[in-house]
Amino acid sequence: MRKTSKDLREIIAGDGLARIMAAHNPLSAMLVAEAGFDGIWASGFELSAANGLPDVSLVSMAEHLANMRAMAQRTTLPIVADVDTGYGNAINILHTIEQYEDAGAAAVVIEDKTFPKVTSLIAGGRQELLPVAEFQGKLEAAVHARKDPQFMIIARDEALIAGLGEKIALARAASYAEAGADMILIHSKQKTADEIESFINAWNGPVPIVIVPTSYPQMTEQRAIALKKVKMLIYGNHAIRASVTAMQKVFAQIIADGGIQRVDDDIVPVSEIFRLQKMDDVKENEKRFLR
Ligand code: SPV
Ligand code: MG
Repeated sequence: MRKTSKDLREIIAGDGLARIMAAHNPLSAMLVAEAGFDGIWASGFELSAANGLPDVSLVSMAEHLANMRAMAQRTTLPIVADVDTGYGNAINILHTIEQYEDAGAAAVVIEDKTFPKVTSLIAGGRQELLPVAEFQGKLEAAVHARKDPQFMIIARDEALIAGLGEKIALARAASYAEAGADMILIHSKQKTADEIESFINAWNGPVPIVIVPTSYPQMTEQRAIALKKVKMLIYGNHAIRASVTAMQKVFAQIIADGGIQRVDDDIVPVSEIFRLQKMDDVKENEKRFLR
């Protein structure tokens, strides 16, 4: 049985912190599950990068959804789907939520940027936010569209990313909670945790907080828990970065050596890929069914 939004809600309702790791395809999602994380982040950044594209709303909803559905078919962890700006206005959101819930997501994160969005962590990025009322309409549409009341609608507040300051970030977060968001994702690209900690300490709204500490890695799980209000921590791009590191290293070694004679110690054996592919099951099934 797939873990559903209920599992995420259980972690969030208690003292726990849901640790969500990025994935960009079913295999990386399977590795997230095996490693022991609580959920999978169906990251737009990772899928864009995996397609060799910048994260600026080039990957379509159909592509992201198909990838998420494929991940859901190969794992049982809850999936937190990064739907960027929701692929349109409040009307489009009605369809987006129907599709993602149906495909097996446990939660969606919708960000308050204009379409097409620009990736958040890029220095000097063009960050334009929707008027608050318009984004509230999108959130209300999302809440209206979900069939399962446990399915989580997470509002992503990009005011700090857009350089608008804490006061505006807090006001936006309060408006999003009022519109029915189950959690607020507050993002920061500062190199220290000061900006995010200040926001969290000042937040006295009714819903918990989600953070993505990519640019301030000093924010450990322990430190996030100590802040009391953070209930979900997303490791936003560590699957794709780990893949790139590994491939760059191994490919360079092969080019340098003029062969594969020295790389076996740095990569898993083929048998490990067979294990992940469940070749034992194939063999069993051959015995059973092939005549
Ligand atoms: C993603 O992983 O797609 C995110 C997180 O949205 S970030 O890239 O930091 O904006
Ligand atoms: Mg994203």
